[in-house]
Amino acid sequence: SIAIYRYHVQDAFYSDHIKEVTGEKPDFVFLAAAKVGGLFENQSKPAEFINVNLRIQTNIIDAAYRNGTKKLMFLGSSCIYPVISDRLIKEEDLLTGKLEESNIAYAVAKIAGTQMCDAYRKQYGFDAVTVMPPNLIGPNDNFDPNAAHVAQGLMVRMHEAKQNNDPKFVVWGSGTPRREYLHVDDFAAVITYIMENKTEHTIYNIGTGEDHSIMELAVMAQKITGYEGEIITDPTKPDGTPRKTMDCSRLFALGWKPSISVEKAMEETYQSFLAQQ
Ligand code: GFB
Repeated sequence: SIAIYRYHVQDAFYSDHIKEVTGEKPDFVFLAAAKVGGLFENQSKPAEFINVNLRIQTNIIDAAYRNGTKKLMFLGSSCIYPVISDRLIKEEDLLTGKLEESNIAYAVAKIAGTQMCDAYRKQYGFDAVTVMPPNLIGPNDNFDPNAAHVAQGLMVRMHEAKQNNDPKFVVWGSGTPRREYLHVDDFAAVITYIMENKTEHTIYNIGTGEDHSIMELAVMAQKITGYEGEIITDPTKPDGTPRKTMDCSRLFALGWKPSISVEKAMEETYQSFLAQQ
């Protein structure tokens, strides 16, 4: 059986055994449960990010091993690599440099998860792999402007600016940082592929290897929302890491390539937001 664990946080807190909580003994576990959020949410709730994520992953990785799961996939994130903005980030760059301050609590928790997977493989031979997604985008995301990631945050706020006929729209920060995006459907397809196939590495960057500036995303959002005012920036707000685009050669060597463009992903995200209004 294949189980995608999007545990409610409380279940993950106290679930000593997967079987007790779900009555299942899954062969394959996609550990997607986590407390996640954009830069501003990370800055305002570091204690929750480190506490909740450490508890979820520690419980689930150990319980999956003890319940005979054949293979577990742990989701890391491109934002847990050291700050490297002058080249594409490789998997071997993990733990080799200074972390981005704006989400260090989350990054340390997620790095612990990657290391727990490696340790269980070394000591127990447990087939636990880590994937490192970039910023994901697609329908049914978190559209709370204070907690959302940038693509979703820009769209919600620009939609409101259009509704209110605001003459100006403020992009937080300088607008210059660059972000790599992957559509959630592309992501779901490739993690299933990795889960189903014998893979030689224990960590894979799962991205596109391409990026866009925050300002380019804002211009895409303007086209999609039909907002007609002026776009300005607010450099008093934090930029976060300048760039965190990944080298996905390992992934591409498996013969997989993303198929959904950022523009299409942004359009779908906006339609999903409108459907929730
Ligand atoms: O997606 P985001 O919040 O987080 O992007 P990260 C932050 C960048 O977008 C900063 C600018 O440069 C912000 O100043 N920005 C502009 C905005 N307007 C907005 C807006 O309306 N909302 C938001 N949120 N940002 C995240 C990590 O980093 O990457 C997470 O914090 C996670 O833990 C995720 O790993 C993948 O991309 O900087």
